[in-house]
Amino acid sequence: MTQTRTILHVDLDAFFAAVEQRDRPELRGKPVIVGGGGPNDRGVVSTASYEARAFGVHSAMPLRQAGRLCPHGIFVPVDGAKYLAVSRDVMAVLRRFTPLVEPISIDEAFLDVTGSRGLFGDGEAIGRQIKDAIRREVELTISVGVATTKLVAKIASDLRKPDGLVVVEPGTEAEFLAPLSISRLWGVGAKSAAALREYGVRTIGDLAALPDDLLVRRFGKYGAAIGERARGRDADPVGGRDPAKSIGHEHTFDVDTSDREVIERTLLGMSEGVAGRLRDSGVRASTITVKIRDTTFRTITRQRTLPAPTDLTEPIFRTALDLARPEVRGVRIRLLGVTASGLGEPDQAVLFAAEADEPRRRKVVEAADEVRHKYGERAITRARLVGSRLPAPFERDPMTPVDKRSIAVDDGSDEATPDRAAEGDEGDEADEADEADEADGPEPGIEPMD
Ligand code: DCP
Ligand code: MG
Repeated sequence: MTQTRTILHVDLDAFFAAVEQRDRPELRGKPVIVGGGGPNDRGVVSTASYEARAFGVHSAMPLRQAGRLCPHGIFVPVDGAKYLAVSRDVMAVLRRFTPLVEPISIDEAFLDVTGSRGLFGDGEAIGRQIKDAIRREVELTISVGVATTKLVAKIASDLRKPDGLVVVEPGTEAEFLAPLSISRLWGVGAKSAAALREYGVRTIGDLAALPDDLLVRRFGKYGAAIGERARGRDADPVGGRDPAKSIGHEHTFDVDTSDREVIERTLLGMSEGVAGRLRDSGVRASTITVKIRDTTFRTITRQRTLPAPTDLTEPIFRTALDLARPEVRGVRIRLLGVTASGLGEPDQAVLFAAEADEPRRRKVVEAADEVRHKYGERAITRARLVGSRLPAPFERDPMTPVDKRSIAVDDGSDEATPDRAAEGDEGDEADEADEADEADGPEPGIEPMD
């Protein structure tokens, strides 16, 4: 039998408003409305302090309406950068209790504390310690739900806001959910709720009582899933959904090339970028995929599993080169891509052992990361590809400000290529390329790769 999981859902109370009240004591105990430029603004309320909620003010309400409902409300503009910094402080506290933290928005996260119980006590005790730590160190209150599944923990954290702590004991999930409205169930929107009402379903308990075959007949796979959830069953692992499934770079050449040096150095630059992103995310990859599109738009991918997961340039580059070499011989190449997948957090024991083996190498890598963070992705690539006519590979990172990227020189006709190999290929990714603006200086000599 598998061990019963202990999962916490934590959510900050009136987050943006609470931060403002924390930083401006004169706002404490007052109806604070965060959003836009005040009660005459056309925008909507981001959030309101619980004092303002007593007047009926809530998130997404037009500011003007909030002004009418709560004429003495104190309107405060949104300070996103500040809230983001506070959010990071909170997540850092959570990570002290378990490495399995899955942030799902700026102010909420799931924690799997199953493995932390020996150290910190049961779920309830851990919930209390987290609440105390955040109150003491970040000066904010949170609400916590403790349960055996993510779904139940999330519903629980919302029940006694603000400053709540609701524990659902193992085995009582269905009973806990039964009286609650089906609108609280994940994946049940207004449309599904209306359809379910035709069957007399109003509460989660009503839904749980419907026979599975009826749910499947009426709603297909989705029906089976919500039926399971209504009965409190939900195997979704913490951290199992959100983190990137792969990290990849692609580069489209301005002019199709068969120059081996150019191809190799492009692979090197991309491998370097991928490795850096892996380290930034604190994960290692076990699989490397290269993507090669030739001048006729024929696209292939080649994939290989590494002997050990890595976040370092060298094994990624060596593998990418190995995979690409037989495919690029005598072919004019339009696009190259390197993707790392099979991502996982390194096992701490393995991590320490590996680091003991190669502390110097780590140091070099960390120094490189620092430069990269300070001066941007291109700094390191530039140093390595100094003076080359190669553009740095495009950083496929949604966090890269838009003005730093240039989108899709490719024209979409690529997608229609019949030869396009599906394996390891993300169908939804746009081909994006950096500008070829590194055309300064002479070609340096490069080390032969084989
Ligand atoms: N937010 C927003 N617009 C919305 C909803 C939320 O700008 N429509 C922002 C402001 C909130 C923050 O996200 O402070 C977190 O959202 P929550 O839904 O968790 O709301 P609060 O934390 O404000 O209140 P609660 O105590 O209900 O969690
Ligand atoms: Mg909140």
